[in-house]
Amino acid sequence: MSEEKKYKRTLITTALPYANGGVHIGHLAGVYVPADIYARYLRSRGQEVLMIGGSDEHGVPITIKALREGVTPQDIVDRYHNIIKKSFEEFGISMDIYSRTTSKIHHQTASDFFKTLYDKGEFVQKTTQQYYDPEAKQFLADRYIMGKCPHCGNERAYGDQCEKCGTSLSALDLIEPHSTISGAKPELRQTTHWYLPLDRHEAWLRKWILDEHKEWRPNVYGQCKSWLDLGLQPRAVSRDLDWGIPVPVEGAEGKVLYVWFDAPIGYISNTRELRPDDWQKWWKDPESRLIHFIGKDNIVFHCIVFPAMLKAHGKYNLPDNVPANEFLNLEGEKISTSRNWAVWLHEYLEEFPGKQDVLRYVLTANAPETKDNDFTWADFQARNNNELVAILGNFINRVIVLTSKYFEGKVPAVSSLTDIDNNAMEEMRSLRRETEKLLDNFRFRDAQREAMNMARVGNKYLADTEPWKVAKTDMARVGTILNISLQITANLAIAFAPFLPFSAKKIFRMLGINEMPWDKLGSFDLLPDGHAIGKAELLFEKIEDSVVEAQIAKLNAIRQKNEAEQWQPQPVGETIDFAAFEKLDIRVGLVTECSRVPKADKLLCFKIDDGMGGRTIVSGIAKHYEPEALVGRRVCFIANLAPRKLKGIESQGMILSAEDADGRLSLVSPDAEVRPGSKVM
Ligand code: B3M
Ligand code: ZN
Repeated sequence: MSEEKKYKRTLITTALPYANGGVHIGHLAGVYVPADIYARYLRSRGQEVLMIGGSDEHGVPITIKALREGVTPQDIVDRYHNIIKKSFEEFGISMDIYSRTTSKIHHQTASDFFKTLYDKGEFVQKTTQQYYDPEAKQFLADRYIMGKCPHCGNERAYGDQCEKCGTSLSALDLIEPHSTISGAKPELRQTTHWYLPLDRHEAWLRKWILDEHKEWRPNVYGQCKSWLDLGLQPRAVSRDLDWGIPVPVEGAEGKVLYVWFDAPIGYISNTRELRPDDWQKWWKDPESRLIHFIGKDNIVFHCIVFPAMLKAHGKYNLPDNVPANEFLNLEGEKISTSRNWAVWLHEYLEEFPGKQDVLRYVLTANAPETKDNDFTWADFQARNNNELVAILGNFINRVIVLTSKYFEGKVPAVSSLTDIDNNAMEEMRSLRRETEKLLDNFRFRDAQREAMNMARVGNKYLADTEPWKVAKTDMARVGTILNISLQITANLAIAFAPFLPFSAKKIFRMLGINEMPWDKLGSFDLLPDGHAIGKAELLFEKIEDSVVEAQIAKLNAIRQKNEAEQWQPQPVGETIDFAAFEKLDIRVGLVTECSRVPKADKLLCFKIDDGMGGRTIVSGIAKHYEPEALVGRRVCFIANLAPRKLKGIESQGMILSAEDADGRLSLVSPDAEVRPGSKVM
């Protein structure tokens, strides 16, 4: 286990986001905020750290996007690389380098890596049949083929999965397949590729992960175990595509490295770019530790495939830990770029300028470390108002204000210490140990909670000592209380620096001191007697209901737009002749009574004036209407439907209603006061 082993330095990698869109809260919560907390924490402890990031700029989705927009793939990645890079900078994600996989050094590094494995005989070559789009002149990834699902008949199933019945498919299973790129009918062609024979690596991978890394997070360990238990298969590491890194062997024209082969090598290339002279020690020296921060959909690549590549190469370290997160949902729904169901970082910053730390705080407080978690605007507001403002901001503000009021902004001396003082200091030291242990174990959510508990200690200390009352009788005692409170404030700046870097900076500035390292945490001599503190600054401010309501309204508008776009008319039914139509007797009726049917949450019972003495009809629209509101309304109903019993009531017909995209039912009514019993035709 890693804790016993002493490492000299830590190389932190962060998943390389695809440069085909911006970054949203899911990215931040899943990978970049935890990685940043960890990197800042280790640096603050005086450790040697590199934090590596960059854009993943290859792969089919980028070429498709380019094709759709009529631009080149390079145009696409240039655009998004810059947007992503800027978002990370703005949120204080302290990467030592943020580069890209279209860089020359990366092409060279990945190409050489492939060549080394190739020369060592670490690949196998295989020829298979694959779908080819004759119009777009390219082989098609399964995702870019659509057709009819052989299981449920859904006409819009993808080559890898039918989203209607959930079956996972292979493109060859689809009935009447077509290319989603050109619409053409794909044809089968032979193609040859290189495969990494993971089966050859299975034995050592089993031992390395299952026996030697039992400390990995249960979700990571569990996913690896199920992959390993299924038995590993050879995986293709090349593709027929014209966007990517050419396969550097003879006879491989038109083939590039599979994006998942080159992307993790990007971590190496970016380290080389940053540290041309000593990059090797970060990757190969046994005293260097490698940690991959990723989301759960990348586990197999970082725990199985990339380690197999590194092992096959021979000289590289393997990751010591892969603290992968689960997913963050947004207001109960899966975040989706294509459906625009996300909070985009660049939009957040426009709407909440200067509030990076609030988002960082909320995302860490809800970090999906062990299970999927949910971001809601109500929780965002509550965490801001009840924790950042009411606990952290409130304590610091009171301390600064009291210090200027009673001591003209100068740190007063301690006269003598009481039990209350000693207890508060001891609690701070014990919280430091707790926070540290959690951070060392990648438990950022709990670690941040302990840091907030330090602010709670501060508030409780002020409440218990009441310096504003003591000021009437004993200024020396007030001096002691405020000295300790100021020292707690300095401790808070140190403790929160990895989590809330912008606010920590402000707190240090308010105290008139330079940033202090982690080792000082728990000390009470951080501010010397007589030291002049700086000016009070606004740390956090209350977020009003209206602000949150506006965000929810924005999401509702997106939801409605998505529903409207996704809606498809149901296929028209079998043709009937006129005689069949004439058999259907539709009439206008006037609702005279309407009530809920007991023990049936969908049903309403109608009494209808049908111009023929009246009848009873039971209808399944209770979810959409209040019964009282329907009395006096005209509806259309089928008058000659055979009666049937629903919940013991005989229903004599059927009331007509239309179903909207979101499943809402609305009654069909004539648009004038037509006489009850009139025929509809
Ligand atoms: N670009 C996939 C993703 O963004 C991929 C990660 C690469 S890490 C080497 O989920
Ligand atoms: Zn299906």
